[in-house]
Amino acid sequence: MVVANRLPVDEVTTAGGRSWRRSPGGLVTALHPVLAAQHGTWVGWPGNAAAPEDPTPQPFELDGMRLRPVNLSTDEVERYYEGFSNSSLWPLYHDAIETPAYRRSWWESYRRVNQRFAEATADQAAEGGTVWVQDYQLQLVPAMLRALRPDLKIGFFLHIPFPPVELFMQLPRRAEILRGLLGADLVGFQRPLAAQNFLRLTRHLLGLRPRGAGVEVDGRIVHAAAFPISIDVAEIEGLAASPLVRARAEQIRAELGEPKTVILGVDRLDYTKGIEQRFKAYRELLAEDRLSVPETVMVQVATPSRERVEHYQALRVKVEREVGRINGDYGRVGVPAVHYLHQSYSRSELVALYCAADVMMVTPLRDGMNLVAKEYVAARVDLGGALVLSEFAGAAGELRQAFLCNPHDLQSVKDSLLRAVHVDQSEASRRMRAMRRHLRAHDVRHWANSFLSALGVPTTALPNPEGTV
Ligand code: GDG
Repeated sequence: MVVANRLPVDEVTTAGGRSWRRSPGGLVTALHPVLAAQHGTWVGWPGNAAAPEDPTPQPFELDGMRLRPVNLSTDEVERYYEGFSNSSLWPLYHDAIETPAYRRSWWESYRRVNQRFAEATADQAAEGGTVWVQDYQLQLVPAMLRALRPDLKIGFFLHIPFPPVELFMQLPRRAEILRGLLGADLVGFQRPLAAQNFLRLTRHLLGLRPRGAGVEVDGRIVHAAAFPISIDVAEIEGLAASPLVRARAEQIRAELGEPKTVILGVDRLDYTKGIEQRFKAYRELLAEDRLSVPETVMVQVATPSRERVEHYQALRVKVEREVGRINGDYGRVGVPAVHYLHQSYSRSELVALYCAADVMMVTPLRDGMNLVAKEYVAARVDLGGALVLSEFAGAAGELRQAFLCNPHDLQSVKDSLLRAVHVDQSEASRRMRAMRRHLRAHDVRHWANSFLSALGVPTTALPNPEGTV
């Protein structure tokens, strides 16, 4: 079973009634293939606020998975999701780039919702089954679930960074969160440093004794390790090689006016993603005449995200002001310097954009992994293109041949961007080939299989990673 804040679907109302559609996002992209292959159950919130009179939702089947919805009320969406998860935990775990806010009512709601998820899971899980809990919204679930169902094998994976001890210590209810995580048998992180932060914290905050790569809790050993998440490489490669997507990529370049260099950014509109820093670097290079329009154009897809959270509303204003400034100073009629798209696209349109881009900019100030960087590399079956990648994205630990930069240092972003723009063809393909080789051996099935094997699930129960690339 997988337990995650969101079900991997959105409920849509059409003229013909209500139906379900697969939704975008890192977690969904990563876990759908794994669960569909195993016909497992996914427990999660369907994404819309429920009215108090709504009946307890029943499980249903979709795309080879069983889905068990957990309802949230309007109040819980505000306090558990937008509040504690996205205004307290999210900024704190991302180096407090924005100041985390805390309210006691948010915490209470977080605790209550975590309990509901634990109960729904306990209710569905088979005797001695395996449950894999996902991400920062559900950190209390492992301990709550263990209390209800000690027979289960419980794994937890954190998709975002785990902060250093000094930062975590700021969190009200820090010991409860830590004890919640320690209900798992295995706690997985994106990077080894995050696992070390976690183990250090168990010693510092709870005085627990280290046991190898784990810690002893109530006579049990809880293991902690890094499992860098990946993507469905075969899916992206398939799209990138398809005639429709190739034609669309050419069409995009034509629509952009056949520029010499297309620079691309694709992110949820989130303050961790370094979108402003990227624009500033581009603007300065235009001002210094080291790049020029229309030889160069930038396309920025900024997928709408968490639009009711204050930090996100403020970010949108700042980003759009910057886009207006660049276009005002460097655009011409019919030839903008930046194409800014605050919209959500289909997977095939995204892959067409990846294929059309000479330079991909992934410049987060802090990011657990960043799947967009990996998707760009997977899409470049032609070995074309160059990736500018922040050292603060988890992906930088693997994609070493990218043009790495420090997004907190504008000069570093500018230098890496220029190097990527001017790299010669043979060096670019050499870099791309090396990164592609790594990804093919480390796709999302490899990620899931390594986590589940470390949790003790027999490998015969897992999908075959060889079959994917
Ligand atoms: C969290 C962590 C970690 C984006 N726009 C559209 C769209 N996307 C897809 C991308 C990619 C995914 O969403 C975004 O994943 P990221 O990894 O870049 O970022 P987060 O959403 O912040 O994810 C992150 C991840 O979890 C997994 O562990 O890597 O560090 O923050 O797959 O392609 N997909 C579609 N239309 C869009 O407009 N279809």
